[in-house]
Amino acid sequence: MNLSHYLLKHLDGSESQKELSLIIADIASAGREISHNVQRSGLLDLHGAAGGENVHAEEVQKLDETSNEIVKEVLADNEHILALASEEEESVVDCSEGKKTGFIAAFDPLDGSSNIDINMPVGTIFSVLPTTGNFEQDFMQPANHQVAAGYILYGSSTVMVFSAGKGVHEFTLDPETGEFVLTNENIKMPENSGYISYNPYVLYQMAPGRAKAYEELVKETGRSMRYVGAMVADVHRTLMKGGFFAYPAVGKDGKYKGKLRMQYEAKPLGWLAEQAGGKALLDGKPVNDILPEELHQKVSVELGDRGIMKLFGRLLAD
Ligand code: FDP
Repeated sequence: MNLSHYLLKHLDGSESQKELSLIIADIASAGREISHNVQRSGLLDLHGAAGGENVHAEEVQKLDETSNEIVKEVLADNEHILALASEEEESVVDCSEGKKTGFIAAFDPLDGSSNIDINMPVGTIFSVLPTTGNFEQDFMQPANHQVAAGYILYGSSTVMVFSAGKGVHEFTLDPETGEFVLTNENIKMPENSGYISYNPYVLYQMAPGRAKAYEELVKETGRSMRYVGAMVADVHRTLMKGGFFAYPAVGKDGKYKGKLRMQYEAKPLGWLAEQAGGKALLDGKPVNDILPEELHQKVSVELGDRGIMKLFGRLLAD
């Protein structure tokens, strides 16, 4: 079944669900275009830096820039997206002119930028929220207010994984037809399998008590470790295989701060992990209990299947 058929069949006939399916279909079409660019990035001269910094003082890559333009254009043109926020934009973009009802969307156009030039996986992450018309404030809603969230992973194949509140589903892009085809319905994170995934260097940069729990988790489970270094790919593996993914708060002298972005990475992917039966902590708190405070806020992320998160909780308490 392709994505359009699936959306028609599974979203109820209400006006807001119809609007949401048009948004999801448009995000898929942006993903199709970015997938095309990612696959040909070396040939299209899309490798390397674009020559500027984003709001996070990071070097913007050419593919970050073109992907941002693609998603921005597609969403701004969508009749039901009233405002958008991007990891690559300084502030909220109001695109409500001439539109009546709809939603707001936050996105990371290309997560895992450091993987671009070396042919490793990257992805687009999105989050769709209801709005009262006060756009800035509406982005501060908690994770469980999202009406849809997910990602498109450009890996050995291109997959779109999302939830609109009724299960987590995976669609694979068929390069022959250009269609996203349902390949996994109702994904549930398996327990007692999968990998442990964090950058080992964080052990020297994080609060010592928490670092001990990270090390003990590996010892107690005897699991292998895997770390792609693109959150979207590491979370995809954790959703499909189970296990644990984390980027803790790092720093020194008792001052520790998360690296991952609340709106564009942590909130959508943390919520998605819970929709797939797992558990997610942002800044050490359950993902749905944390209220965002600013657009470009950074947080720590710890997520995984229920079993491993229970063990992690016990190790933290020890
Ligand atoms: P990147 O810097 O390559 O864009 O937040 C961005 C992110 O990648 C995540 O996707 C990834 O999980 C993390 O940063 C990797 O950071 P480290 O290189 O510090 O491990």
